[in-house]
Amino acid sequence: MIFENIPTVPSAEELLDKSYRRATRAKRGKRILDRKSKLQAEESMLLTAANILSDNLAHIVRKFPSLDQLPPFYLELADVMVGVEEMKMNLASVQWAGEKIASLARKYVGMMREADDAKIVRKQAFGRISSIVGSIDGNLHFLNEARNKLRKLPAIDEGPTIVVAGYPNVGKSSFVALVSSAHPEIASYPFTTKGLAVGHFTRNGVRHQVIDTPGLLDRPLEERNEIELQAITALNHVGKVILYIIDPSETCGYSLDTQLHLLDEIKNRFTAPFLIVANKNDISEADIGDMSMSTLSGGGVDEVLERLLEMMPIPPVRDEITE
Ligand SMILES: Nc1nc2c(ncn2[C@@H]2O[C@H](COP(=O)(O)OP(=O)(O)OP(=O)(O)O)[C@@H](O)[C@H]2O)c(=O)[nH]1
Ligand SMILES: [Mg+2]
Repeated sequence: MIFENIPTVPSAEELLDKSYRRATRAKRGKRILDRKSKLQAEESMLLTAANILSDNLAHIVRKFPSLDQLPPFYLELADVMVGVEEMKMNLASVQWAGEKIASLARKYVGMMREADDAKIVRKQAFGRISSIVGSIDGNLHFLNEARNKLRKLPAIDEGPTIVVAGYPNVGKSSFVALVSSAHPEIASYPFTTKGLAVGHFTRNGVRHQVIDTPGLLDRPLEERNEIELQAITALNHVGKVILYIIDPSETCGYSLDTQLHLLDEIKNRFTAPFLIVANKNDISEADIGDMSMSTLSGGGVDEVLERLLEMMPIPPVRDEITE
């Protein structure tokens, strides 16, 4: 997974605790006999605390993915989920704090050498540093939340991809489980699928992706919640073909009319070809859509998959371009 290596982002308090603990330990090791050793002890206390903080803050920034290099799909998803501009601003604040602490420490070490009492200067420095770290607590919190959301995103590549869409509870996950390596949760209530899940299968030596999405509801885009937006984004960027499943039996809990209305709405937004399949044909005989299947008995599922593969746009052959 692309974002899974972002470490937890500590809070301001955790950072300060850690650095002051280490600083105290640095001082404790020193034998304070005269003015010079007292100065050295205070100096090493300040530098230890400042180094730990500026290293930790720089590390946080470094471990976040460089957003400019993300594939468009991830960039849009990250934007939907956490806000890319906000993320950049929060990272910039953390970066700033790290640099500010390093330069403050240098300045206060200079002041210590001139001062009568190094300890007083060191305490002033700690006060300034604490308030800088305190001032970015909100930024750290934002980044930790962003990290927790981003790391749940599955790995999605640019290869041939089927996106499975439709109302909640129509059998999307059942289809994905039948044709791919994924084992999504299947249940008799809507909104079982909470995020994107990706399964794979290989055909003619080529790895294909099938993306299971949370059920979409027929609501204006602005009102859609985050889970739905993730699904829409997946549809938009990576779907080479879209399987839109409808449930004419209406046992999903939604009328056929509302299911078809959503289809109208999303069809206009995407360039990828749609295959409209009526599911649950074991309990409904409605003649609607391009094909029908039962993801319970498995009847018709192979045919649907074959049709989807036929609809898949053929990627340009490189040899034709270079020769
Ligand atoms: N009778 C019948 N029931 C089915 C069929 N396919 C799925 N179901 C049932 O429909 C329910 C929903 O199936 P899921 O695969 O979880 O549906 P989903 O579209 O992924 O649902 P969400 O993730 O909640 O959007 C489950 O109880 C399935 O057993 C089918 O072909 N026939
Ligand atoms: Mg599901």
